[in-house]
Amino acid sequence: MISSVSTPQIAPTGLDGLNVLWESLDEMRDALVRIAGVAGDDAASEASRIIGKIDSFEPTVTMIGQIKAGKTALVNSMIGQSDLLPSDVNPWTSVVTSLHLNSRSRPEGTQALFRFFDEEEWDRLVSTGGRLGELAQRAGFDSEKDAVRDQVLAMREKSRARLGKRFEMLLGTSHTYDMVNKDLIDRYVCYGGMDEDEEGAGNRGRFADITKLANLYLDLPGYPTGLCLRDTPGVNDTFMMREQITLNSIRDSRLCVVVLSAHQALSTMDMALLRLVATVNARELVIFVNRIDELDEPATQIPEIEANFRSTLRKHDVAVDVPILFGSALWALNALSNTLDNTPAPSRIAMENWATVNQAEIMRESPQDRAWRLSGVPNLHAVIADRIATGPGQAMLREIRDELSNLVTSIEVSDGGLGIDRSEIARGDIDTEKLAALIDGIEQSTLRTLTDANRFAVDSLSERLVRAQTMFCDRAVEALQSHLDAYGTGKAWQYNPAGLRMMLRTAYQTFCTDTESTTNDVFGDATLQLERLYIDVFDIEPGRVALKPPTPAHPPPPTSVGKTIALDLNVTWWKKWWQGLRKKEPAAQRYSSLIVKETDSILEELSGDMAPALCKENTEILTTFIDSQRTVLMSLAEGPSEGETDENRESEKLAAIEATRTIIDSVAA
Ligand SMILES: Nc1nc2c(ncn2[C@@H]2O[C@H](COP(=O)(O)OP(=O)(O)OP(=O)(O)O)[C@@H](O)[C@H]2O)c(=O)[nH]1
Ligand SMILES: [Mg+2]
Repeated sequence: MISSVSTPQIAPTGLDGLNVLWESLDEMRDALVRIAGVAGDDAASEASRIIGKIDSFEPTVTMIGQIKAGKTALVNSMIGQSDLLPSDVNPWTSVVTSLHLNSRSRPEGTQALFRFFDEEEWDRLVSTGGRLGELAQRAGFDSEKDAVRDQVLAMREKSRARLGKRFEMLLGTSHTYDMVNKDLIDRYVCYGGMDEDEEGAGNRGRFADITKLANLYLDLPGYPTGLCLRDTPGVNDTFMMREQITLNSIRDSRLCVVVLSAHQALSTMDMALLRLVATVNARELVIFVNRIDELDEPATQIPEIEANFRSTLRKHDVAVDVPILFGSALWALNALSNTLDNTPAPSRIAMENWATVNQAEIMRESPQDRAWRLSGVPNLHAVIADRIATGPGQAMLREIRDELSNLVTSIEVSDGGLGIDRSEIARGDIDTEKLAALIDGIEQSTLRTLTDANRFAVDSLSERLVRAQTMFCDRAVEALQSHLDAYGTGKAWQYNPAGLRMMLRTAYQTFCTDTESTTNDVFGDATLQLERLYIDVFDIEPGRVALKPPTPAHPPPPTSVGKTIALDLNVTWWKKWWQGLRKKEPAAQRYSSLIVKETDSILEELSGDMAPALCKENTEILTTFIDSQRTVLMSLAEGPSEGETDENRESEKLAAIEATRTIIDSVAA
């Protein structure tokens, strides 16, 4: 019997905060549906646009961490499944896997979707040997480059042999299923299970090499609607084949849970992980220290571990106030499958010991409830719910509330609810062409202001980034020169790129803050100008029409700043570089051009990709806003529609509007 998704045996009470958020969104959604049913076509289409926005709102929580910290085990326990995703010593997770819980925008008939690399991506991965091969190549670590490439090629041959003729055909495609179970997932998301010919191996890991992303849609009773949990491969994967994919998945998530193992002293916490963590806003970060069941005395060791972790974070000036939670996915999984009796003795002793500092209510709890609570999973759920509800959740509520309020206002205006006599309008008092020209004028002038401001902001970002790069290069070369003066080329030397990363990050953050503020100004100005039209053209008393400006787009974190560059490679790699130096061009020049080559792609991603994308999103928001106001104003100017008005429908509409106003007020409160 293939185990499939089961009904969670323990309620995820910590996530309740998200249900509250969804209740408010649902209330507004219901109001929109009601309005769409009674108002005219224009209002209905605006309502369905807003409904679409609610339905696709799905905050994502991404788990990152070193290999074997227990990310996958933790994800399983968070969704109340004892072993849905493959979590084991072997195999290891190789694919970013998104679990969409009770999704409202699940593609029809789809429960699982696996996307393969396309040919170009695959060729690039293989021909350069992943990111590590790329670094080696660029830095001139020739022998390493070849070694990495050979290993990657061997991997490719293995995949090809495993998939036979289908290999080429699969690249660039995806597989979709209308069901999901463990067996299916095993085939796509993990490598390094048993060898093909080994007994019982089945199809495990069959497609893992070429799978890029997995999306699973799970219907879990008791869980919030619209939450995505994302499992990722360990950050220190051998060839960094998937670094970019992990970076991208953090970029579009709203909360990162960094999973560490309690045994991992944070001083050895992978630098790659710290670099990544540093790029994410502290409000969007949580650390979960897993595997406390393996500590001898959690009660005394946990405070020490926490102090130790915090001091490392402070030293690197990263995520200083981040919440640090402790727990054990193992306990959670045992509680879920009610197999506490099988818990090995050391783990049981650790649980007893940890319970001594978590005494409250212990006497009244069942062993299962107690293990669940001590596992830390309910705490993690609660922190996630809180961070999402107060962060992206609140922002979404506000945004939807304002759009709903504008929609209601527009209906009231066109119904004459604000004292406009529409029959007068119909007599031709309003020059519709002139009105259209006025609206176009507002659109053009505000868009121009926004575009100019955006261009200026992107240019300034570009300049700042280049300045940071140059400054860093100068400093590095200067340091290199003094090293050479003192020791010659005989001794290896390395320069820490942390300072460069900080400057790049700051430049990007400044860009985001500036852009948000100018965008808000332009949005506010467009709103005022549109309000003025109601007053000037329709003679509505000032203050009667109160439009809400739209909300600027949320800037994603600059994760590319955290990607590994040659300067991060360790001393062993650099020794070779130094050996190669004697024969080649002057050290300083070579070093400086290496830095530029290595960091150009980060600069390009920030100012050539992310920044313009954010600006474009804001421009689209402005256009959508003006478009919907144009529809209202024009239909108002064209006068009442032909045909008789249905009184029943009119009173239904009034009731819907009144009810909606009450909902808007309650959300505002
Ligand atoms: N004792 C103990 N073992 C755990 C815990 N969490 C996970 N493990 C075990 O650790 C091993 C690795 O767990 P995974 O969940 O696969 O770890 P991961 O971080 O997803 O690993 P990768 O995907 O390979 O990076 C498995 O054998 C798990 O059973 C825990 O809290 N306590
Ligand atoms: Mg895993």
